[in-house]
Amino acid sequence: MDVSENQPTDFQLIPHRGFNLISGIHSTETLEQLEKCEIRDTDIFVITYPKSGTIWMQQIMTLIEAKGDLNATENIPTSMRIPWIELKGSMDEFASAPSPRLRVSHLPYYLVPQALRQNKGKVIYVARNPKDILVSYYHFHMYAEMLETPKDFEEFFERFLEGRVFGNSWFDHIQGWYGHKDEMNFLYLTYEEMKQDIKGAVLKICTFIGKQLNDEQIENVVEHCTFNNMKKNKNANYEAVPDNLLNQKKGKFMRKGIIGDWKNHFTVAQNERFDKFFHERMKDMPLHFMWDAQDCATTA
Ligand code: PPS
Repeated sequence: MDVSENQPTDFQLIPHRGFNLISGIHSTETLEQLEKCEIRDTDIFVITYPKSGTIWMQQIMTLIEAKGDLNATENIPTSMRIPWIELKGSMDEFASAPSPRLRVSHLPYYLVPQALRQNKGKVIYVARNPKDILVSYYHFHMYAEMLETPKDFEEFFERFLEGRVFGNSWFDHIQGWYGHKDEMNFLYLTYEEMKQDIKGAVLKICTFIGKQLNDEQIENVVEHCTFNNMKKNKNANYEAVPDNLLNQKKGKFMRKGIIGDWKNHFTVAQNERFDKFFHERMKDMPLHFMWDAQDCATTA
């Protein structure tokens, strides 16, 4: 989620070309500039639907760039190391920023720089099983003051399925990006495969972006991006973000970091409804998700 040190006073979801922006945080002018901006071959965009493991990938990318040196992630806030492109004013420095430009976004494929779809730059898309996203996003809404606090889990469950959240429909997001992947230099990774084999994921990323790290550097990247280590990291927890955006008394950004937490939240009826909705919306997508850490072969 793109949170800044700006301190707007009211927050609303404002539709812009079929996508909800958060007033005071995003701006339509920025998005218009973004769409037409020039892309360099060295640019790398981390793309996620909210709560899919964005901060995790930001940490990994920073560490890879720094060849595993933890100092690179300690003193500079995550959003300065890998800035959000949809954030108001983000284009002010984009053209003059040094290469490689690492950026992050929750935007749908049709709002990002058009040049990405002409094989310029690189896209790393991180997907997560949407039941766990729903749960993670529910908890995030309970402490993120710029998002409408859910009445209860049931109400948020419906809001998520209908896409009445920042990020809109998870189904549209993944279908849009995955459906256009062949027009881009595109790496698709899942949160669950990163949980299962983080070293394998780091090696895939290095190959994709053309980085050569030695064994020790790779081990350091892996070590510094574990959930337990990131949980202790103030940047990963957005601790410097003011309370009117993230109220640290109400929650923690690095919450559980597991596969299958939805089982602690969904009722049987909700699970059946979700599965039906998922099958209807995803029937034409060749994607499988891991829903439970204990059963890697399980797919909805
Ligand atoms: S946001 O607000 O969209 O930027 O959130 P995002 O960073 O995409 O997702 C936050 C969830 O990712 C979990 N996370 C991790 N899980 C495992 N390992 C590591 N290293 C890790 N880093 C972040 C984080 O705990 C949130 O998930 P939940 O399920 O809420 O714990």
